[in-house]
Amino acid sequence: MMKQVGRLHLLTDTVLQARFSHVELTELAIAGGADTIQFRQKSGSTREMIEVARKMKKLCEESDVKFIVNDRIDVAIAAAADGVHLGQDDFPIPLARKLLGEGRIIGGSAATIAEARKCLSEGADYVGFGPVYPTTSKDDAGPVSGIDILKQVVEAIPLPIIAIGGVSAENTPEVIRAGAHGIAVISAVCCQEDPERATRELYRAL
Ligand code: TZP
Ligand code: MG
Repeated sequence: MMKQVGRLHLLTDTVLQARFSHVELTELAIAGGADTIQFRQKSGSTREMIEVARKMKKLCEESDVKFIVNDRIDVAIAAAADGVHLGQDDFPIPLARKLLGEGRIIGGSAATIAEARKCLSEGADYVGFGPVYPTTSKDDAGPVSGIDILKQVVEAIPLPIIAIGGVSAENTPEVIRAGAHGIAVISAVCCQEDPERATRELYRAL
């Protein structure tokens, strides 16, 4: 089943910046035109994560924006999220599908064509591919793919491909020309003076 996958994914981050909370970033990004919010928090109390995720989910629901949880299928279930985003070493996609059912969105991370193929064969609904450009937002992001490999992934994998890693309003046109379905960003929104305006600029670039 082909799912409705958003084109402008904002990954919330409170480690790279501390001015805005996950909930505040959600409000600002929705106001700026994001159609998908991904709650991305790598540490902390599970109970607090669930509380935050529930608030984010409510805001998203009110604006008809998809709400995805990074890594944590337990938090995704507890917050009735629209889906979960899983990396190559995270909870296995086929098991996530069993727990979440057909209706939810499952995204998989890939840094190579082989990993993207694995996401496809395991039943992901979209692939987050990258880092396409240099990024300082993820320590273990691996080598940059560049736009040509992104193109090859788009051609090889019949799923929506979401470009991630160093994506900005400046390079978004090139990413979309390469065939990507959409973009996912952290710093281009979270670390900007005005996250709402920054989101709007990405939306325009799309
Ligand atoms: N996965 C691959 S690169 C990356 C993730 C989570 C970081 C993206 O952050 P930014 O700031 O948009 O480069
Ligand atoms: Mg992960």
